[in-house]
Amino acid sequence: MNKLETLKQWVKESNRIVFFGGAGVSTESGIPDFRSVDGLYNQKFEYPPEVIISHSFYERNPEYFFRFYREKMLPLGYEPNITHKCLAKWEQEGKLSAVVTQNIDGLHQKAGSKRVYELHGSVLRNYCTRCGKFYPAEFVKESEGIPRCSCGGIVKPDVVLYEEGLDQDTTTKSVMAIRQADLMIVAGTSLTVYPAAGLVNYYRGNRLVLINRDETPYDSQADLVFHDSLGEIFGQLAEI
Ligand code: CNA
Repeated sequence: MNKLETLKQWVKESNRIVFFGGAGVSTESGIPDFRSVDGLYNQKFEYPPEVIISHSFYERNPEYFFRFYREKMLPLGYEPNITHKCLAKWEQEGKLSAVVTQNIDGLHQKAGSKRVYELHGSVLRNYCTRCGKFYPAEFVKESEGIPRCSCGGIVKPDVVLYEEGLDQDTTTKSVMAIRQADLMIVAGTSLTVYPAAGLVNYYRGNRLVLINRDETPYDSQADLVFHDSLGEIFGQLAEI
């Protein structure tokens, strides 16, 4: 049996699939990732992106942070692709127990997925750092300079910056789902951002599938590896 047939078979036999994904899941919706050749890290800025989107930079230079954030990190108006849609369908059919994502774009929910653990938060949620009032992403997008609440506080996106910890509840739920998974599909992630990447190690089964255009440090741990585009693979899986 070829690799794709094996994967199809595993999907058919599973009812606790966990999908663990990253920026590569949304590139085919038009949102650039960080590390591909045409990704965010290969564009020119005065500072490297990991510096700008760190907590200390945000504290020191919020105006610059928000300029970068608005221009490069606030993906509004994009639509889910075949991968997001297929995962939502599997959840509905009772085959998939959770999507664990490093993405902040909300596209899994837009495709209909319900159990989505957003390790790095979401651009769709924004809160005043003083009074806690909620603001939609459009408010931040349309604001100028530093977005301010009516009370004067800064409106901060609910996105985990470098140097900030992950939400404990989200991490715990992700670990529980991964531990109980009968099939784990890791896809569209360079698996270089920690602690998120380390979650792969909680999987206990023998059906770990890795789908990523580029090689990752976890390739040798996987039971099946595809260095293909997600659209190609999920285009085939969606027909199951
Ligand atoms: P990354 O480090 O940019 O890696 C993405 C990986 O996806 C690369 O190894 C690519 O080879 C691979 N890839 C890209 N497109 C495809 C495709 N169509 N098919 C298969 N593989 C593909 O991104 P990670 O998610 O690993 O890094 C974690 C960061 C990136 C998280 O903190 C995210 O919040 C952040 N990010 C999120 C978004 C988003 O929400 N859409 C966009 C850009 C960055």
